[in-house]
Amino acid sequence: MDGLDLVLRGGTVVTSSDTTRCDVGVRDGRIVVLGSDLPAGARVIDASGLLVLPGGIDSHVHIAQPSGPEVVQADDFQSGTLSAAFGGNTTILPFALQQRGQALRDAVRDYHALADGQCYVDYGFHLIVSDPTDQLLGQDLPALVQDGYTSFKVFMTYEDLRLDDLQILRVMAVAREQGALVMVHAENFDAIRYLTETLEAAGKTAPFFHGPSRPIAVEREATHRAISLAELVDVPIMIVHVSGRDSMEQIRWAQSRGMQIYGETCPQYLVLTEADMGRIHGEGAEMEGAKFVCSPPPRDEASQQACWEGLQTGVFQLFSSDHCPFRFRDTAGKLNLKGRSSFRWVPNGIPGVETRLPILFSEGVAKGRISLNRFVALTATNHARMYGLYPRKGTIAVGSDADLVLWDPERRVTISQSLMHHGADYTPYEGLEVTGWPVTTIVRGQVVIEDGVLRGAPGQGKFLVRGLSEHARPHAPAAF
Ligand code: DUC
Ligand code: ZN
Ligand code: ZN
Repeated sequence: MDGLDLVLRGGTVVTSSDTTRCDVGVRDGRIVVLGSDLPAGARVIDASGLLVLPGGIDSHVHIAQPSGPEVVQADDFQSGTLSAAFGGNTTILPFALQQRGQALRDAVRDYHALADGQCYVDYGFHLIVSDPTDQLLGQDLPALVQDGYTSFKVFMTYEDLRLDDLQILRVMAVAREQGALVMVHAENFDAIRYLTETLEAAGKTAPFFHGPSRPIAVEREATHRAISLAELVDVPIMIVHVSGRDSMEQIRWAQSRGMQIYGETCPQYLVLTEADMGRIHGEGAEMEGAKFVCSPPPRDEASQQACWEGLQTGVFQLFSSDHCPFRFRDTAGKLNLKGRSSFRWVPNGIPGVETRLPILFSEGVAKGRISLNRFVALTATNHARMYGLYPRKGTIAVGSDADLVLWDPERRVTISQSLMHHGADYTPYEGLEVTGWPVTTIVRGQVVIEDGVLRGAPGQGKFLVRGLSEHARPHAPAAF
């Protein structure tokens, strides 16, 4: 096989189903051959002793999203995708958020203006629908699905974003008609309001009380309601960022009845707990817990076990970061002035796109909780299948994009802010020791990170027009 641009030699190639010693040959950005002793290409990278994985796909990240008055997210598309690439990701799917009163098309245009020419890895957009007008439901949303924006998120909480049940049903009906996938942020808005008011009235305003303001019952009820609404419309849905047993069991219950209800969990639900939001030592003292405030909140060790169970048994198909970074020591971030008066004003979200893969590899594969192949499925393949990118992305096969990560399974690293490339000024995983680390990241045959050194440039990452999800078709045969 002559004329290869790149050959990865001597590595162990891992997909969601197989683990094979072979070389990978790349031409024009695609994988064109897998085999032994391939002839040298224009460039050869020695992968011996390393795993060759499909590049990570993080299908749940927030970049440059408006997050409330005077609060600014810590990443733009350049820093967010740089951080993604250093974390072994080759594709991310952030959100294009419609603000109330805004045309959805205009929101999409705005995010393109922010992203185009800035990205180190490939990207697509999910849509966030916050104002489902007749125009949006009848024209804009169907047209955008046809243009390749084939998934959208609805929120059951947050004053500025939440949809009521009628609105959710209407959005789900469009999804069914168009073959799009609805992602649901499942928390009960009124219950959170009630609990927040009660806690504040009792003077319980520290970041720690973010957890008690939205206990698992809040998430469980909304998860069950979302499942019931999907059942009425007969449409598959994805419940994102599941934090513990009660919600996981709602999804499992629906799946056991043959419903196409999918689930996602995230690193914060495996390695953080509510106690982290109560930290009062070190930097920032009484506000330090704000570094860990996200929604749903991290819970307890039993919840961590439940999330592992969901990952191991297939209740969850996706493991995403929910990267939603804010600077800590910043009045436009976690330490905004109002945030000091109550947890209610602490922006919800934590950085994590760079640490998602090492955390799951170390806690999952290295500790024997999941197989290497399941790791690949949970971090890459299933994301591509779920969001209309497979088999172009998410696997190592002839014809697929050469999105590849060379992974050192033995490297031991202590996660620290000094290693991060995101725009945040902290990592919630500071001090966590992991085994396994991405060393080289290749996007469509171009080396973006080589042995931990940046070789790529902004603009190398391209926008992805996505197909329909193979799992959004009602009654499609189960594939997971
Ligand atoms: N939901 C998310 O998906 N991310 C951050 C905050 C939130 O509420
Ligand atoms: Zn959410
Ligand atoms: Zn999110």
